[in-house]
Amino acid sequence: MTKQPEVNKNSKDEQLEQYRVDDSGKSLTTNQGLKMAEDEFSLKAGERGPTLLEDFHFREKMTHFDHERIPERVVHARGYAAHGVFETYDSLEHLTKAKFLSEKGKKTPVFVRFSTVAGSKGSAETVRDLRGFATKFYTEEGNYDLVGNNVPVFFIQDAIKFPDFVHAVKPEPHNEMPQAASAHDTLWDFVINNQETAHTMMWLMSDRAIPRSFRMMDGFGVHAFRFINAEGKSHFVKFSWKSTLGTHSLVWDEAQKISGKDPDFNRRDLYDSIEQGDFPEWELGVQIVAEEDEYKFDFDLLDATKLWPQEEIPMQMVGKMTLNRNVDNVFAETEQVAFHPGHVVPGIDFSNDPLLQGRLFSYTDTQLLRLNGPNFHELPINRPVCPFHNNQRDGFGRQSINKGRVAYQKSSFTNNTPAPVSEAEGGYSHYQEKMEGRKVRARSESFKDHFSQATMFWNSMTEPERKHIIEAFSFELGKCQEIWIREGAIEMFTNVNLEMAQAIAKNIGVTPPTTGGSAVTKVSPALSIDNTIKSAATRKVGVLIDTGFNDAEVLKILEKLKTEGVQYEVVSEMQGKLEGSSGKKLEVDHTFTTTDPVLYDAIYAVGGPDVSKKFAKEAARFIGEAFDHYKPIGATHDGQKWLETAGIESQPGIIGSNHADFATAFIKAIAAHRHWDRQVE
Ligand code: HDE
Repeated sequence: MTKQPEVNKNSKDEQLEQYRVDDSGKSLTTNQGLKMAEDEFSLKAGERGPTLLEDFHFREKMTHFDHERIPERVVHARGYAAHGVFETYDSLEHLTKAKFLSEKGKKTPVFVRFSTVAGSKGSAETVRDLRGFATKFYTEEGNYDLVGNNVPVFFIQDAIKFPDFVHAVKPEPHNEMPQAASAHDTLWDFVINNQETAHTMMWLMSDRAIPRSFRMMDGFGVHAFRFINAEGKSHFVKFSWKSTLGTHSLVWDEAQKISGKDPDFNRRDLYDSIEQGDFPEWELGVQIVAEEDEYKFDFDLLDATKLWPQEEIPMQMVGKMTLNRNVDNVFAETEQVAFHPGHVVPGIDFSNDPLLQGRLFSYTDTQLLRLNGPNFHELPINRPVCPFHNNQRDGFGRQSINKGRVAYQKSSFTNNTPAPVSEAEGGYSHYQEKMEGRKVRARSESFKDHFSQATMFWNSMTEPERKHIIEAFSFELGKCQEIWIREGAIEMFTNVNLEMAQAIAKNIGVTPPTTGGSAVTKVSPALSIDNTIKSAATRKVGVLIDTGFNDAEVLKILEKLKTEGVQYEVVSEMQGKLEGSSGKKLEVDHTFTTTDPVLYDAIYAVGGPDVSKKFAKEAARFIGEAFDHYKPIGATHDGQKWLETAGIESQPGIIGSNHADFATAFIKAIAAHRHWDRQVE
């Protein structure tokens, strides 16, 4: 693998440099700096005698090991991160005074952590779940965290229900099953008893919940936030990340198999792409609503179970983020990073979304447990790149050595410093929203329509997407043991769409409903991932090939794939080098034992003049699975006959050697990603 090119150095990278340690080539010491003469044998009373308590070296090493784990995140435990940069397209000064958005071309270092939500730290990655998409911008005015998901809406409307929701979706407490899966009774019991979940459940049952890659999914800030400009004027804003590679998904059967074949599938993809210099990119989109338009829509802007249809509230692209550097140490950076939606900069403020309001409490609270005290902001990955000064002191693991005798305000010793500064000098000041009302525990009437947008989502799907949603419901509800849960779900989702509910009911042993349904006809084409960007760039092809292959032609085809940015791996029966018909060599990346068809976006079958029975059997398996998963398959030379044996040579997305310009046709088929019009059943 080639090493990534030298990337732009930035202020965060420079700051981290002072903490990086390279121990290679050094003498071994204890943590006190004492060089040790021996590290393999503990100190004993005689060669065969008991270990002595005075063995400080053994004790230090073992104690450190014993304390190596910290609590995993209560949600989003399984995550992976990378460094990068955000560049602003144009000044947004008219909307926000946030400096990182107020200057054309301004670059801000970022750190982004992607995650699944429900699974434990060691769980598989291609599970059906939302994905976290958390970005820390290290701005000159302090850290700004955009802590989002890859779905624009959330399951519940009020933060007080979050512990209930998470308890319902996590493994059931009496037997700790199932891991990282929503396909079980307690989640669906929660769903039918909390019908505000309807819209997000539609997204969870859709292809969005099984992304092909972290690099190929969107991100959403979910809540309405506020932009505040220098005049103090406020606008509501929603944030979205749009991948420049488009939004792409796995198919469910493939996702489940990948969970076993490569539980690290998504992180490997991100890591490898960055190492290879295929830096993933997202554009940041904002949707803006003027304060005076707050009540203009058929949904409440403060309700996190609702999205803002792009067709009604247009999205403006305001900058681009590029991830260009992997971490040096996963624990120090990815595990210890502490995100918080309350980390804001002047020009960004909160709305009264009751889900957001609760999050503003929860994130610091959870870091106190996870990172063992209030000094987690001093960890290298969490430090802002601008200086920070206040009278906070002490606590576990304190790093700063605060000089002087004063740690309080007000003090004549220090002339009352560190002192607050005015807004004009960059001081954060909360937006002075006018508030009135009674203290109540209640839900606003305007939050009570749980189904219209769920139906809009369904209406916006293509046929294949609808089929996948029905299959996902059938899988998930089919795993529920209690018939009343399955019945309750059918009753609930009849409110979304009658035909959909009928189709699911048939699959799960519930009497299909005959009445009900939705009158909503609204459609938002932006919601279908069929309308996304499609390109062959960075797709991964498995090349099935054996000794004696026609090197003159095949190597040219492989070269063409590379030129188009398509990645490929050479797969054969045995590791080593394969020799072509005119002596050219090709290194085998994987054998049939170490890889699998589900790990590729496309298959290119070449074979060789004299393949073994095992090779032919494996090739048939690769082609068969890729076919069932609607993937492009190309075949030339000896590979052509495998297509014919399988009887699939004239199906969509199958490119045989009869194509005049095979490479171009194959690349086009790869760019189309999935060929849904194929006859698979
Ligand atoms: Fe989170 N969430 N969340 N969440 N969330 C956490 O914070 C919480 C919600 C999201 O990579 C926790 O540091 C509450 C919505 C991401 O480190 C915790 C509520 C969205 C991450 C927490 C929500 C998110 C978290 C667990 C409902 C999308 C991972 C560990 C009121 C907009 C960040 C931690 C990372 C993590 C609480 C709902 C996104 C417990 C109370 C909505 C991406 O504080």
